[in-house]
Amino acid sequence: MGHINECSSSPCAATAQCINTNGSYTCLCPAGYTGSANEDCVDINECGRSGACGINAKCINVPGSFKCICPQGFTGQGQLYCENINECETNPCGENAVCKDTLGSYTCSCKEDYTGDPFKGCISMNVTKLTVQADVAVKMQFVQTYLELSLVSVHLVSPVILPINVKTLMNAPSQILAESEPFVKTHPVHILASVLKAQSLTLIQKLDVMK
Ligand SMILES: [Ca+2]
Ligand SMILES: [Ca+2]
Repeated sequence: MGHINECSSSPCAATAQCINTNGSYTCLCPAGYTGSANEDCVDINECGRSGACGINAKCINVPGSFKCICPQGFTGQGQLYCENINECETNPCGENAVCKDTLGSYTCSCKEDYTGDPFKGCISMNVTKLTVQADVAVKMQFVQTYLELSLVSVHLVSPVILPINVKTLMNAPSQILAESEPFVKTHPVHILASVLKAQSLTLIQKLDVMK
């Protein structure tokens, strides 16, 4: 009596495994799949089960399986747990900034009485003078015996030092003594400014203004 391999006629679902037995056959869905092996095997969404992954882990369903990964800011074996990384241990903030560890991330903030970008560095708000490079459009107007200079627009070239409020610059009182026709021109200037407090800024002197 001859052995017939019933599996050779592919009686199972395409996704199923056929096991030839003596005089018969069995269809089996592979691990990670469910359903009727005679019709179709479908992937099990393991992520739908609670506790599929460890705490803080992200579950990713894949065909026939699933993955547990620790998101950015966490470390560990996702299957078991993901632990918050204390980024502050590596001093990621700029100078004069305070690091605060958070779940999955961290924050940097300027120390009290300091201002700036806490990730790049903060400077004291008690600084009295600083030089800022800016492209400034100026309008010069002859008023009686002197030439009044007013700012038309300010584009800071090096704005990283301080969060300087351009509007404050625009409103700053500005006068210059010179003789010229009224004109508007853009020119890079160095503005010597004094910082009174935080973002309040007074223009006290301009150098290199259009000749
Ligand atoms: Ca799956
Ligand atoms: Ca953290």
